[in-house]
Amino acid sequence: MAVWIFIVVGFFLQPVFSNHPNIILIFADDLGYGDLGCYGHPTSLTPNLDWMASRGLRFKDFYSTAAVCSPSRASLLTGRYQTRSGVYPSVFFPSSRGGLPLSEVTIAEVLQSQGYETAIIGKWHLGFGLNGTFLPTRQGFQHFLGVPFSHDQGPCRTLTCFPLNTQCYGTCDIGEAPLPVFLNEEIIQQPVNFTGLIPMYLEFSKSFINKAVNDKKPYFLYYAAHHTHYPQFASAKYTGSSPRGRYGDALLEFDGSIGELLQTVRESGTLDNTLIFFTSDNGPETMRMERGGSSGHLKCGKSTTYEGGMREPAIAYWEGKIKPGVTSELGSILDILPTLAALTGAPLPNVTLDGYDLSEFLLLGHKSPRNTIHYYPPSIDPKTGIFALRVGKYKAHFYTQGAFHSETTPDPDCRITALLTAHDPPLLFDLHLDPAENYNLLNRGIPTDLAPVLHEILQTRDQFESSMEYGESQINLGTDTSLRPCCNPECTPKPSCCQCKN
Ligand code: CSN
Ligand code: MG
Repeated sequence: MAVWIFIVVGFFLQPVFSNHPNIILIFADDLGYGDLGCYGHPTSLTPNLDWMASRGLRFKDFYSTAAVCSPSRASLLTGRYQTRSGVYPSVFFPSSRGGLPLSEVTIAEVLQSQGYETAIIGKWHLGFGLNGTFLPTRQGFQHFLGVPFSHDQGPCRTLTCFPLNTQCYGTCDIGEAPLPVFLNEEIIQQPVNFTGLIPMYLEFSKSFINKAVNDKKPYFLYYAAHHTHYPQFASAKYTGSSPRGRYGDALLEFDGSIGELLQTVRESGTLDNTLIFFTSDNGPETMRMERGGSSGHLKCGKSTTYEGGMREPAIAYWEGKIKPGVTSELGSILDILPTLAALTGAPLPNVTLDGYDLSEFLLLGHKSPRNTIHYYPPSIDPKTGIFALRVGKYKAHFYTQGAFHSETTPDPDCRITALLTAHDPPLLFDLHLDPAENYNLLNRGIPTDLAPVLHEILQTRDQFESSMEYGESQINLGTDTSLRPCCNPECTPKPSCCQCKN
């Protein structure tokens, strides 16, 4: 009897969620809306992500803030538009002078203040700078294993991307230094060994998780996977295993690495105290044809402000806490920081934030507080501002532009030849009736029932633009080739001599 009272009282005293859950944030690279099995791809094999989707909440309307890498990573980690932090236009290069300003407060810093152990594995792409000024170790990450920028930002012609000496496909950036791999602030490989990279990432991730659990410390693991970025690569375990060829093999290894992370969490006995969130930085590089990703049903891909450039697959999984299902509620990478702050009781950074706290939506089934999505192009110009705006189910395009990254699709709007075009009145689409953005509702004037919709959209845009404060562009600070990471700083001729045996 006494025992039963104990159990019943104990049950009611349990908090709705643990105050310091472990957090694994998985950010895929150039992975499109249509690339996963659970998002309808006909030949992708993604058993672990599909499993996570079946046990978690799968988003149909989750967005990035940018259609390229660096700005979306800046938004994810700060909860702020890239305009504020100055991570625009385009992306960082190996010799960029700038980086994500150190004054920005990242998720890692927010969580470290709550006693979290923090690590980033994979791709950073928020700057390197003089003596590694902008490395993740300067932005709240206690551990870093990975690459400082994209893995095509160095020559790959002579590198092996798949076992049995299968050369990387394509040329990558031939004038740059060989791609370095960092452990914290030290180069441990240059050039990278692609076929051994993911096994190394996994070994590191597993020991990071196990050590934190053993030390009874909550942890934040940011797994910034870059497998699906061009050129694709994979280890022996996954090569030749997917019916989708080389892209499929890289995707399968990415999915397999998520499976291994899940297994590590499971074996450590902390599955019900671990939130795992997965999404992607931007749409697919369709210019790579069958070696690029797919935006599925959506229009165009990377570097465009059509849905295919910025709507992303996303899954929130927390065993026993987040009710499994599929949702059409809106979410953005901007919302991750405020949501994690709410879940861990961390104070919000004392700056303008653009994200919403989704914790009551995720845990209690409330509606998402988000009703708008702002679409910035890669080359942001304060004179034009956002290219498109979604309010509820309606999306208006004020400007459209095709892109090199979205080449080779049959739709001419996606291509580089589709020049920057202003639309006044905007193009207007109902994304519920027409998610592929085929039928402009204002094609023949403004129907009276849509006049109030248009009015609200224009008002929301004006309000947004007039309140936006642009940070100084960190990418326009330019480049200095002496800043390129080099494992052998005294060597000549640079940058090709930057090679070290490992
Ligand atoms: S990205 O891809 O870093 O994933 O966005 O690897 O826009 O000039 C984008 N770019 C190299 C890249 C260059 C990349 C660019
Ligand atoms: Mg990317």
